[in-house]
Order: sequence, then structure tokens, then C-alpha cells
Amino acid sequence: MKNFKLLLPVLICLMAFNTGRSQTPSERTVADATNLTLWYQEPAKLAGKFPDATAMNETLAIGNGRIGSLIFGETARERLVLNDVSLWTGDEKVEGSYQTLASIFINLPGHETVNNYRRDLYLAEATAHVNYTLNGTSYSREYFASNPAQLIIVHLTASKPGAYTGSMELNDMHGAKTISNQGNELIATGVLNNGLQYESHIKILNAGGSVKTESDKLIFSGCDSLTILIAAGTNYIFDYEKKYMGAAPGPRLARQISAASSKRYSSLKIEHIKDFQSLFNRVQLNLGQSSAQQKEKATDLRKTDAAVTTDPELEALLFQYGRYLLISSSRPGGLPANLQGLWNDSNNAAWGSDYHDNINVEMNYWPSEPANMPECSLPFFSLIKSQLVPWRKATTTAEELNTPTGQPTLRGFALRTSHNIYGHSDWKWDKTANAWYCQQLWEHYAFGQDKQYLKTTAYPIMKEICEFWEDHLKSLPDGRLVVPDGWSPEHGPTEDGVSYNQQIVWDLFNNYVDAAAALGIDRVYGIKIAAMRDKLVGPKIGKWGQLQEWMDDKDDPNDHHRHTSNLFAVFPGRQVSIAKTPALAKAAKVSLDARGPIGDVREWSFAWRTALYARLHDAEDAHNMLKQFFKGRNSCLNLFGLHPPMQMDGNFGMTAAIAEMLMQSHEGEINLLPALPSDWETGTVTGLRARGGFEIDMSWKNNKLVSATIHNVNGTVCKVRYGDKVVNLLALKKGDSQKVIF
Ligand code: FUC
Repeated sequence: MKNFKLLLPVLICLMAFNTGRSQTPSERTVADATNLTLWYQEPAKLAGKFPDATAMNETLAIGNGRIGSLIFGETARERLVLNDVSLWTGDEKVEGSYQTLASIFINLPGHETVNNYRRDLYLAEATAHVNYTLNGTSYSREYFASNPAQLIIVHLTASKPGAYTGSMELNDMHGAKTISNQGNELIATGVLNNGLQYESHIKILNAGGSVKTESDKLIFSGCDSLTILIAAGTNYIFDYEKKYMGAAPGPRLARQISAASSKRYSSLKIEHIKDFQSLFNRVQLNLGQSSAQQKEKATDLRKTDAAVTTDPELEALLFQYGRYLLISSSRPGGLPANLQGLWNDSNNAAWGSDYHDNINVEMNYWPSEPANMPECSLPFFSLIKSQLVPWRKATTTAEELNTPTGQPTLRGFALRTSHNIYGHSDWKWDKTANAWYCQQLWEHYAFGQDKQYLKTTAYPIMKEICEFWEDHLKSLPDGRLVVPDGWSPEHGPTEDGVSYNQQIVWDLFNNYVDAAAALGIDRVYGIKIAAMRDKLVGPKIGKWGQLQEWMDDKDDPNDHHRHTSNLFAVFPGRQVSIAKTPALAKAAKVSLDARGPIGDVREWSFAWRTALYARLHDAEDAHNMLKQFFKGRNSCLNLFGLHPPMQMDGNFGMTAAIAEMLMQSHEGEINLLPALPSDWETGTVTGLRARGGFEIDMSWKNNKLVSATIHNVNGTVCKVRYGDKVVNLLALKKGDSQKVIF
């Protein structure tokens, strides 16, 4: 019987068919794209009370990874908030804050009262729209932020000729004067106190009628249609030696405007959609159909119900929204997504809309690898690389970071809890953030298997931080190692051996050992780090069965703190898992249940808790946490995370968490549908990425896997699991695909 059990997996499974060449991303199409729309029956309001009223809560966001806009959708006085992700005050000594660039207004007198109003954001094409009728004429606007053109483009059309008469204004948010140029263009140029130069341009291309400038306004009259080109930029560059400032942006912006001016609107739009979909279309998700009643409601009215009654299409939309927002706020060459992605309507945003390293910026990047947008991670790596010199300098001179023998830090760097883009970090030291950043660097390799990237980008930083911890870990009398004077964010005392710190250093050492082995280098150092990893004080089960947050057993079962830092080892780490450390995994669930969905829980907490329950294979609790995100207090009407105030990490985190419910790959195997909730009875997903260089398509019916196709993109052998059944795909070559039926 025993033997038969062992053989069972091999017998039942598994029909595996080699289906030949993998589909490339561009060959996949979005299955049911019509569902991927956020839509509203009113313009966005300035939510909240003055002086805290914010555009962040209701507007629709478009972005090309570097510049972006928040669209109100007003008919008579449309306002677009204009952002550039590099517009930052501060410097190496002062944190500063992410800024707003400008407000752009489109004035259409007489359009105050209209009929049949609708505004929407169509995720599948990354286009926003406003439509209405007025005196029998239909008016339509389309907005998008193009990465190829590096512009924001707005197109206004009407069902009758000559319908557009009005004006445009460019209101710089730092008081720079707007000047007009060549009759159909406005330009505002300014310099922040830290010397950062910035500029914005608006140009109107009209069909019919006329356009002219009058003082600092663009005036259009009797136009059939308008194409508005918006360019913006700063002189920020990734170069500490040059104080992060390069050539003035003006000539670059002029070239961008001029290149687009010679193209038709339709070509600009096609080029934008093609570029956006080259990333977006890689993953399709269908979690089942929503009811007709759910579907007929505008997004703002629909979302609150979704916290109570499962709305599968809205949940799939939430997954794709996180992907849309990351593609729109983090593209190669630019800066990474900050606390608000790249959108911001205030020069005094909450937490400066900065980069927080004790959960937030890492969570922003959780979805990029599994949800098939690995290029979106690159801005984060570019920022890290560009900050190493000032981060090292600040670390060497910080006495608090002296080694246990009292020496200044000579190897590596550490970070305080938040940082800017000029080498400064601020507030309390978050000592193991350096190692958490290394996890992000490692994951890019773990999924993509690009050895050149590992060797040149990830490995040197991982090794440097291993050296930092080699110098900083403290030995207990029994020889075990602890991180001295650490802190569980943002919770409890500063002391030695805090679980969050221990687990993150374990993760660094463990990944480093794998990295050195993958590259076949530093064998002796790898052995040393492996030995140190094994001497770290590890996760411990406390008196009420919980996974301890501190070395001594003082967790309070009634504590609902928003952070779940002692569960890092479950997700995003891999030190604790159901298969390898079942007792610790059980304790992690006790801790997680106690934290619960109540108390000091925030939008990002729900995303983390969803992912944690997914890793613990608790599908229903994972789903319950996901649904909480739709509650009024947890997300805005535009489905941005609501801390409050608005914060985007929860959007990104939820995308990663949903991917984790459907497929996991952190234990050296691809685990299909590890946390499928009963409400996702029938569905499909394509294009999820697994560690080891694989992509997965799956379909399921009546809560059971129907089949999966494994695409070997850049991998070697792989083991695929569904429940307790396992198949090893030994003959699946790079570029080939294999269908598996359990
Ligand atoms: C961390 C969290 C807060 C907030 C802030 C931006 O410090 O503890 O809840 O999200 O970042």
C-alpha cells in the first residue's frame, strides 16, 4: 500500500504533451477586454475637505512610466494634473518631497450642463475617455500617455464640425511663468530650490477653425477637432557625481513635440497601444463571470458591494489594474514607482510620496516578476545603483551603525526608513532594508534566469550586503547570530534578534548562496555565508502557538498592528513553508489569524495578508482579505489603495497576492492553484511567470484544474505540482511548451 501511494502520482497524472514552441507575448491577446474598464457617471470631485482635498481619490490615472496625468473629466473646465516622476525637492542632506509639476485646464464655455455623461479608463488599451452630449452634439475625448512618443496626448472630437471654441491654460505648480511660442504652444520653465530644472510644453494641433495665443493662454475657435500634445521633463539623471543633474530638458521636449506633430493622431494611438500591450497582454485572467446586476453598475457604486458579495470580474480587474499602474509608472530609464506610483496633486504629499523601505517600495515591485512585467523592475534597480555612493557615505559616518566591536562600517550600506532620489535616507534606521532590496534584485534573476544581469547587477550588491552583515551580526553566548538593535516595523522596542531582521538576513544569505552557485563563483565565501545563515537565530513558536515577533515570547494575541513583519519568512521570504517547515507554517497562521482583518489594518496590509494566506494555502481567508480591499475605507473610488490617504502599494501588492493564490514557485517546484477559493469556480489564466524561467497557462472548472501548459522560456528542468500530485518535466526544452493534465 505504501509503495502504491508513492507510485500513485505517477500513475494518475499525468498526460503531458509537448505542444512545441511557446507563444510569444505579442501572440497572446486580451481575452475579454471589455471588462477591463473603470467607468463613472460623473466627473471626479476633489475628495476630502479643504485644505486636505485631493485629486488622488477619484481622478483617472494615465502614465508612460515617466510622466503621467490625473484626469478629472470636467466638461466645461477640464483639469489635468501633470506629473514627472523625477520632480523632487531635497538633496543628499535633506529628504525633500515629490512634487506636482502643473495643472492644465481646458476651458469650454457653455459645456457646464450636459447629458449622457460618462468617463472611463480602458485598461486594455491604456486610454481614458470622456463622452457627453450637448444640444444634440456628441462630444468625445480620448487621453493617453505614450511611452514611444514620451508625451501625454488628448484628442477632442465632436459629431458636428466647428464645435470646439475655448482656451487652454498651463498653471505651473511652482510659480514658473508660462510663455507662449509660435502661436499654438505654451511653455513653462522653472528651477526648484535644489537646482533641479524642469519644463512643460503644450501644443494644440487643430483640424478646422483656428488656434492662437493670448498672453499665457491658448485660444481655439470653431475647431472640428483638437489634438493636444503635452511634454514634460526635468534634468534629473542617475549620476551622483553630477549631483543627479544633467542637461536642461527643453531641447529634448521640443524634439518630442516636433516628432509627434508630424504624425497623425491615429498613428500615435496605434503606436501607444502596441507598446503598452507588449507588456499588458502577457497575462490574461478570467476568474468567472459577474452577475448582470454587478456589471451594470458604475465602478464607484459597484466596488462597495464587492467587499460583501464576490464580484469575480472586478477582482480580475483589480489584478490587471495593479499591472496597468505599474506599467504606467515604472518603465526602463525612469525612476521607480513611489508611494503614489507617479501621480501626485500636492507639493506636500503624505510622507513626501517618497520611497519607504520597510514594506512599501518592495510591495510595489512584488507583482513585476510573477505578473510578467520584469522590465518594470529595472527603474528600481537603476535607482539603487545610482544611490550606492551616498548611501555608503552616510552609513560609514553613522555611529549607530558601528559594528559590534565599535568600528565604523567599512563594507556595505544601510538605509533609514525612507529615501529620496538624491542619496538621502531619513527617519529611523531600517537596518535590514539593505537585505530586503537584495531580495528584489535576486527575484529578477530567479524568475528570468538572466546570468549576465545576475553577474553585473544583482550579485555585486548582494555580496556587498552579505559583507555588511558579516561585519554587523552579533554572536550570542551560545554562538548563534543576531542582528543587533533591530526593530520590527513600526512596532515594539529596539532590541537584538527581532524576527523581521533575522528572517531578512536569512533570506539574503540563502539567496546569496544560490546566486554564487548559479554563477559558479566565490565557492569559499558561499560556504562561509551558508554557515552563518545556519547560525542565525531562527523563527520560534511562542506560548499561544504563534510565530514570535521577537526573541523573547511577548506577542500579544489581541494586537492588530498593520505590519506582519514576523511573517516575512512566509511571504515574500521562503524560510517558512507548509511543505518544508509545517510546524512553523502552522504558527504563522496563528499569528496571521490573530492580526485579523480589523484594527490598525491598511490597504497594503490587506495585500500582504492575502499573499500570506495564499502561501499558507488558506484560499478562503486569502479571498476574504482580498475582498476587504473594496471596502470604502480601504480603497478610493478610482480603486487606488486608501491608507488613508491614498497610497498605491496595496494595488501593486494585491496583484502579486492574486498571482500567489493561483500559482507559487518559491519551493523549487511550480505549484498550481495552491489557494483557489470556492468562489473562483471556473477560470483561466495565461502568462504567469514562475521562478526557474517558466510561464504558465491554466484553466480550471468546478474548482479543479483542467489542464496547465508550461512554457519553458529560459529554464532547465521543472517539477509541477497540483495538490499532492507531482510531475517532473525532464524533457521540456527552452522555447518549448508542454500541456499537463493531472
Ligand atoms: C510605512 C507604514 C505606514 C505607511 C508608510 C508610508 O511606514 O507603516 O502605514 O504606509 O509606510
